[in-house]
Amino acid sequence: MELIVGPRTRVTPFTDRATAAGITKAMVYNHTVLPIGTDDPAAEYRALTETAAIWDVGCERQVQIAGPDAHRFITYLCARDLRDLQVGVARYAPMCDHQGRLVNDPMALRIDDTTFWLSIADSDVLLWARAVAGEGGYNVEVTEPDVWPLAIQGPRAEDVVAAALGEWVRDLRFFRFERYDHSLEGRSIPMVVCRSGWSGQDGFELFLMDGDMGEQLWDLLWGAGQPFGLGVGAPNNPERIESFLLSFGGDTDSESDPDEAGIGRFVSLKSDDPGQAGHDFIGKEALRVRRTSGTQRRLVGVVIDGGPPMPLRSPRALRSRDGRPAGTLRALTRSPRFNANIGLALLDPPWSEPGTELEVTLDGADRSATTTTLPFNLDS
Ligand code: THG
Repeated sequence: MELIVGPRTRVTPFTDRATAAGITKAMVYNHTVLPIGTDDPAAEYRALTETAAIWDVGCERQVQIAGPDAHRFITYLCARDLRDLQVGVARYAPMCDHQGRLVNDPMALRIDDTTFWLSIADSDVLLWARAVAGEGGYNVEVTEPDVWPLAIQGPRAEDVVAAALGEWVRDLRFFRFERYDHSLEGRSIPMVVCRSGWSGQDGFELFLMDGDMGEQLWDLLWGAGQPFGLGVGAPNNPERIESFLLSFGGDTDSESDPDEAGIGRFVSLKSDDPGQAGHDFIGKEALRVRRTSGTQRRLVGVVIDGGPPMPLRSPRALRSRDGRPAGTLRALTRSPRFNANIGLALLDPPWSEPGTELEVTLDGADRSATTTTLPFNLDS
């Protein structure tokens, strides 16, 4: 069966270049094509961890919030306190519903005084934001701008982006960005250049602000990157599991909250009583109650015996040694760094305690699985 891409499933300005560079596998993410790999995963991992990799992440759509109430509005939408967010700064900012369940885990960027982007994971934040804005009477416009992220990740990413865009990029700190227009053959490539990306490596994301210039931007980076060993890649499952960056909707389900998803440290639950100076946001009360009830599931690491497993197509049940249901395995990979099978599992208490011995059936055979804290720390 072939998956057909039509008007409801967008391609990105980089899709054709990524395909020409060797991408053979893709998924749909935010109603957009997301390349996920070539036929040589070992080379992709090497490029990301030893030189540099270029990824088409145009599927990380922006939801733009603009207008007089924009800052007040995103402060209410996001569980992380964004009241002091300055122009040129990005922040990882989980969003919850009124029951404290995760809605998305975007990066929030302040583009100017009254314009913000939510660079979103895979859920329909445009609908959510428009509904909350309308119901709350906020004076904001919520739109999808013509913006398409392209990621350069890896230890040589700085050299690649400096060679393509200029030495100034070396001064950008983590989660800081600059608006930049690159002149090329009498035309201009408008973008936001941010030091960020979904890997544990150094890297940049170039938020292209004109979808017609995608191939020019790709070619510029590709040419500049060859002396540094730039290779084509995609969001890298082994490396992101090793480094533990959350995959919203993959590692989590529709009931997950930030604490169980392992991103509770990005939620500001300070009281909004006078003197405490916390911010009010959707789901705050519910998250407080969940934090004190103390019986929730946890996303934890698991290390699984045996040889490299087949990719996980859907979540798998984990059992205690005496056969009781313990939770589900939601992500699985062979880790080159740890030379082991590692995964992420949503487990009920008490199975989520580190060092718990569990069982899982993979590729028709039972294997043992041992829980561990995140991020993985298996270097011995
Ligand atoms: N880039 C852009 N948009 C995105 C992603 C991205 N949207 C969806 C998805 N990825 C959002 N998820 C994450 C998860 C983690 C991080 C970034 C995006 C991340 N976290 C660091 C950490 O956990 O240590 C730092 C967070 C912080 O200090 O604020 O980088 O990748 N454009």
